[in-house]
Amino acid sequence: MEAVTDPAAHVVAGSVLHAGRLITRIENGHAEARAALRELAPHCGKAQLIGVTGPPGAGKSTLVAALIRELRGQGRTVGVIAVDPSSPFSGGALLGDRDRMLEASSGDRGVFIRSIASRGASGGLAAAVNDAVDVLDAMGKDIVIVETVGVGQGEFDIAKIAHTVVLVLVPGYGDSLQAMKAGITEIADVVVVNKGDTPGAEQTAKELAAQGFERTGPPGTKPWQVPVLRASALRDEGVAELVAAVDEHYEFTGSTQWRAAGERARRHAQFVAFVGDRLREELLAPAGAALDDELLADPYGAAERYVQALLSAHRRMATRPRIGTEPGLEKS
Ligand SMILES: Nc1nc2c(ncn2[C@@H]2O[C@H](COP(=O)(O)OP(=O)(O)OP(=O)(O)O)[C@@H](O)[C@H]2O)c(=O)[nH]1
Ligand SMILES: [Mg+2]
Repeated sequence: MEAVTDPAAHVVAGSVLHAGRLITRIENGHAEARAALRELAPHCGKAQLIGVTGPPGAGKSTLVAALIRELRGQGRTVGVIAVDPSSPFSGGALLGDRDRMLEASSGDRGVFIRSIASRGASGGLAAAVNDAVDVLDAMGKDIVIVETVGVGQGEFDIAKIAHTVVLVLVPGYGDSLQAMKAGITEIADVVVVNKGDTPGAEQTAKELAAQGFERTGPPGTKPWQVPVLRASALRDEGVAELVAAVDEHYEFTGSTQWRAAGERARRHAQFVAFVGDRLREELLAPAGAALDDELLADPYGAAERYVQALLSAHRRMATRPRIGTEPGLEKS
């Protein structure tokens, strides 16, 4: 048997070590991650992607740990990415979370958990998470869970990454419920009122369910009625029902063009991030070399003149490049 030499092949073979290294490179924005990601592309697109989001302290990590246990019990392998957009400089982001999840999976080869922060990825955090999801997908994980903080209005849009977004809330929102509604209708495919073992959980779930939240997909698709569930991550209650609701949503969107439209949007975001990275490398290096008095005196004016010069060169090209016909974009 031939020895596996390139990192991408190791990832596809399920190597935790190589997957971890590749995600670190993605975080740091290393150009070498790009070659590996291109090699992984044919192995992607099989995993079911679940976003778990909600306000700080709602119990997201505890719930993810419970989800891992439930999914493993069903024989499904799981990858987890814990995103920490608020502290981009902490290398060991969310170590506490990671420990909590690891408890749920201690030593289990069917589980891979990583936290991610965007240090150097020029496409930003969303691009880094999209690529990290691909790594876990290519590793062969049946389910990839992405945990993020937020209720819809952050800079990071989990709905553009996950097939199904689970919004985790806690009892007793009361007056702030009104403010949450916009967020719920924008991002949630499934709402779960966690800490169901504490007072007010049933009441909050009832109030939310009475809203009859609905999500609309692409034109011509039926709307999705957002289910409101109750769970106690701490006591492992309501977790199997949550998995069932997520699976139902996945099936629902897959039976129409809805899921495919979402996947196209995700691939398009990756395309834009890659193009941005490459153009930055190719076009900004020569511009930076021209550091002269003019640039020192007026960096904004110099930038605008440089962009205008690039655009006029671009307009002189007879035809616009098309994907697949350019040598650099051919599938190798
Ligand atoms: N009573 C009760 N407490 C819970 C439940 N789930 C989580 N908690 C507690 O809530 C606290 C926060 O839990 P985490 O899982 O860290 O919450 P999180 O949403 O991941 O928090 P951040 O990642 O910091 O936003 C911890 O003390 C948990 O033990 C639950 O079902 N019931
Ligand atoms: Mg957490």
